[in-house]
Order: sequence, then C-alpha cells, then structure tokens
Amino acid sequence: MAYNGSRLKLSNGSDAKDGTCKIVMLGCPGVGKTALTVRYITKRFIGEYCPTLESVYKYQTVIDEDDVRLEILDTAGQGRYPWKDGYALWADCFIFVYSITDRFSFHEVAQIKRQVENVRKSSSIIGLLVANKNDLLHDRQVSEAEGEELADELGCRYCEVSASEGCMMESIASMFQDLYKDFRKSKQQREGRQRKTSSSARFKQAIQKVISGKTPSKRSNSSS
Ligand SMILES: Nc1nc2c(ncn2[C@@H]2O[C@H](COP(=O)(O)OP(=O)(O)OP(=O)(O)O)[C@@H](O)[C@H]2O)c(=O)[nH]1
Ligand SMILES: [Mg+2]
Repeated sequence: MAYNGSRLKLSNGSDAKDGTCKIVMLGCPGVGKTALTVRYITKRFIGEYCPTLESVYKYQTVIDEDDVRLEILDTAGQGRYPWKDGYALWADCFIFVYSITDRFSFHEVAQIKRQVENVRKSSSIIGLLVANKNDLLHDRQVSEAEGEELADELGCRYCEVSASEGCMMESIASMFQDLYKDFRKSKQQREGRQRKTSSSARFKQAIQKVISGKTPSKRSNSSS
C-alpha cells in the first residue's frame, strides 16, 4: 500500500526496528522507479507515465524464512529540487535506477550515489545499481558492460531488467530480496561488533574494580 506526499520521519536508517528494512528508489524522471516498485509488490506493470511526488510502499513479505517489513520510498525524479538529504538519512538501502535508453540517467546515478555518501559521511552504503528497460534494445544507449563497470566503481551490485516484461518478475523480486539480505548481513555484523565492544567494556570495568579494591576478590578474603 502506498501513500503520497508522506512526511518522512527522519531518523538514521540504522535504528530501524527489527524486521524492518527501508529502501529508497533514486534516479532520473521516467527511468522506471515506480514501475519496478509496483511490479515487485503487485506483479503488475504500469504502462502510463504518472510522475511521482513521493510515495512510501509498505510491504510485508518473507525472505529466507524471515518475516520482513519493507518500506520502499519511491522518490520523485522530476521537479526542481528532487533530491533531499532526508532520503539518504532515512534509508537502510539504496536502489539507483537508470534507463538503458537514456545515457543522461546513467551519468546521473553516479552523481546521486555521491550525494548519498556526502550526506551519510560514509562510502559504505548498501546499494544496487539497476539498468531498467532492457526490453527496448533497439533504443539502447548504455551497454551492459558499461553498467557493470559503473557498479564496480560504485561498489554496488548490478542488474539489468525490464519492469514491462512479465518474465522478469523473478529477477525484479530477487533484486529486492538480495538487497534485504545484504542489509541483514551488515546489521548482524554491526550488532556482533557492538556486543563485542560492550562485553569487553564490562570486562575492563570489572578488572578496574578489582584493582581499585572496590570488589575484593574471594582469594584475598580467604587468605586474610
Ligand atoms: N518499455 C518499458 N517501459 C517502461 C519500463 N519501466 C517503466 N516504463 C515506462 O516508463 C515510463 C516512466 O516510468 P515510471 O515508473 O513512472 O518512471 P519513474 O522513474 O517513476 O518517473 P518519476 O516518478 O517521474 O521519477 C512509464 O510510461 C512506464 O510505463 C520498462 O522496463 N520498459
Ligand atoms: Mg515515479
């Protein structure tokens, strides 16, 4: 289900509730951000072009036996100020979309990824580069090799799909699922590091108490 013109609650994506993964769709106008999102959630293709203002799709699903709540933010490609810093801070994962029939949109995604990094002050983001409209091969302006090269440069996964082709439904579902798996992996690593840090802090505190004599050890009690 989507709602338009929503006001995003701007929190750092990393504090997402358990089981919730926030994904933002970014890219130029008309590249197919909405078509891909709707294809994944409803399995339908929207043929007509209706420029998006801003919509959040909330979608409950099961990925790898995990009950997952995806919040997919479909952004506006059009408008004078389509980019908002809030998108970069809100999201856990990023889908950068361009159209293989539009070279300008290909150059723009690299720019957009840099903006995300600047806002988050980090180059390690969970991202996917999507080349859409690969049913329109006669109008192709960007080759698959160029897409793969850019994905390497950006440190993202890459896939080429078509939102309009029913046979691509599985590939489109996989790209969202794989992104969620990357998110889960990075969350687990982060939590593992936090556990390690807090248990070593507790250990240090205990040692300091013993040294400062606040908690006399059993051995020293029995020997006195
Ligand atoms: N042939 C073809 N057309 C597509 C594909 N994906 C989207 N379209 C069409 O391209 C137009 C734009 O698609 P949208 O999904 O609305 O594009 P958008 O990126 O959401 O655009 P904004 O909301 O303005 O940023 C629509 O007419 C879609 O039907 C595709 O894979 N193949
Ligand atoms: Mg749209």
